[in-house]
Order: sequence, then C-alpha cells, then structure tokens
Amino acid sequence: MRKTNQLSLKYRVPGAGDHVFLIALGANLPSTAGGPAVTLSAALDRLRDAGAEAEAVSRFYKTPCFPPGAGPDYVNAAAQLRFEGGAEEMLALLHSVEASFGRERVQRWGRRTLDLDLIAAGQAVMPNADVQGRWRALSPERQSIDAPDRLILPHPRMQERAFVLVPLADVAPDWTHPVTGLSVTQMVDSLDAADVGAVLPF
Ligand code: A4P
Ligand code: MG
Repeated sequence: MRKTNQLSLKYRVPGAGDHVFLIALGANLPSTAGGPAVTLSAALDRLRDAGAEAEAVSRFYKTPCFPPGAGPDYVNAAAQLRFEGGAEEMLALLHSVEASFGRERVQRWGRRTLDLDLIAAGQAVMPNADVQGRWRALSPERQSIDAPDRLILPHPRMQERAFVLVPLADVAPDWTHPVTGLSVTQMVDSLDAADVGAVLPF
C-alpha cells in the first residue's frame, strides 16, 4: 500500500498542491538596477510585487563562470517562492522579470544581466518522467547546443551544478528530486569537492 502511494506521488502531474516553487538566480553583468547582487535583490522584490513571494532566500554566493573562461564570475542565489499559479505561469513571470532587467538571449550559457531558472514546482515532473530523463541524460557535448522549447521539471541540469545546489541547500536541503529520489544535500555531496569549494559566500 505504502509503495503504491509513493509511486503515484512520484509521477503525478502537477496540480493544486504545487504552489511551492524553487528557483535559481544568477547574474554576471550589471543591469539597470546595479551590479549582479543588487540585481538579484531587485528581482526578488519584483517577483514579490507580481505575487511570487519568497518564503526563503539563500545567502548570495560568488561563483566561477561555467564554462570556465566564458565570462566574469557570477553571483548566484536560490529562493523558495509561493505563487498561486501553475508552473508555466511561474516560468513566464521569471522570463518577464529577466527581460525587465535587460536580459537578452543572445548566446546560450552566455553572459547575462539576470538568469532566473525554475528548478522545481513541488514534486511535479514535466512533461513526463521519460522526457525529463532524456534531457537529464544529455551528453555534455549536446548540453550547450540543445535547449528545450518546453518547460522541463525538475530543471534537467540542476543535479550537476554547484552554483545551483549550494544556494539551494540553504533554502531546501531536504527537498527530494521526484525522479532520482536524491535530496539536495545528497546531490551536493555527490559533486566534485573542488566545485563545491569554489562556491563562496558573497
Ligand atoms: N526551459 C525549460 N525548462 C526550464 C526550466 N525548468 N527553467 C527552457 C528555465 N528554463 C527552462 O533557457 C533555455 C530554454 O530552456 C528556454 O527556452 C526555457 O524556456 P534560457 O534561460 O533561455 O537559457 P540559459 O539560461 O542559457 O540555459 P539554462 O539551461 O537555464 O542554463 P543554465 O544551466 O542556467 O546555465 N555559471 C555560473 N557560475 N553561474 C550561473 O548561474 N548560468 C549559466 C546558465 C551558465 N553558467 C553559469 C551560470
Ligand atoms: Mg536560464
């Protein structure tokens, strides 16, 4: 019985209970608001004003640019937001806030005034476990070339990024990935120690 419940929880479609969203924030260029850290704070204010209030915000971190040499160091953070809408609406709001701080999508993984990624919507898996798994398994060579044209949840690169997971561990250490079953703390522990050590409080 217990097993059945766990399975149905694991792959259920997003629904009314998925109003808790985890997001990652990053910037490595100044915006109209100011330097990257000022931009991240201003973006959280903008999200609150639009109805997506942060229930928890991580410390801000200085992180080396990935891929190495592609630009200046980033400031990264994570937040848990409460928003009375669906995941697609949440992503649209994140994109509109990015645009309002001057984000231009010129080059994938390029420099940016503000990047807001939707990491998770509760335990939702989108569009389904099969497609999420294919994006998660993408080879490193394809990762910088292929970008999804639809919302993928959890964010398919989250488990390999110290600049996402270390801040996320401040706000949701016990959140578990609905497909792999790993907690944020376990995902941090499975990263290269040097990558984790390079994520420093700002
Ligand atoms: N998309 C699909 N699912 C999602 C989701 N869960 N969250 C779509 C956000 N977007 C999602 O995203 C590319 C496409 O994925 C969009 O059409 C979106 O609708 P994007 O934001 O336009 O492109 P991106 O930000 O360049 O790509 P992505 O996949 O978000 O890359 P990352 O992993 O965010 O990498 N180095 C440091 N130190 N710190 C950083 O924050 N960030 C990046 C960007 C590279 N290097 C970095 C950092
Ligand atoms: Mg992004």
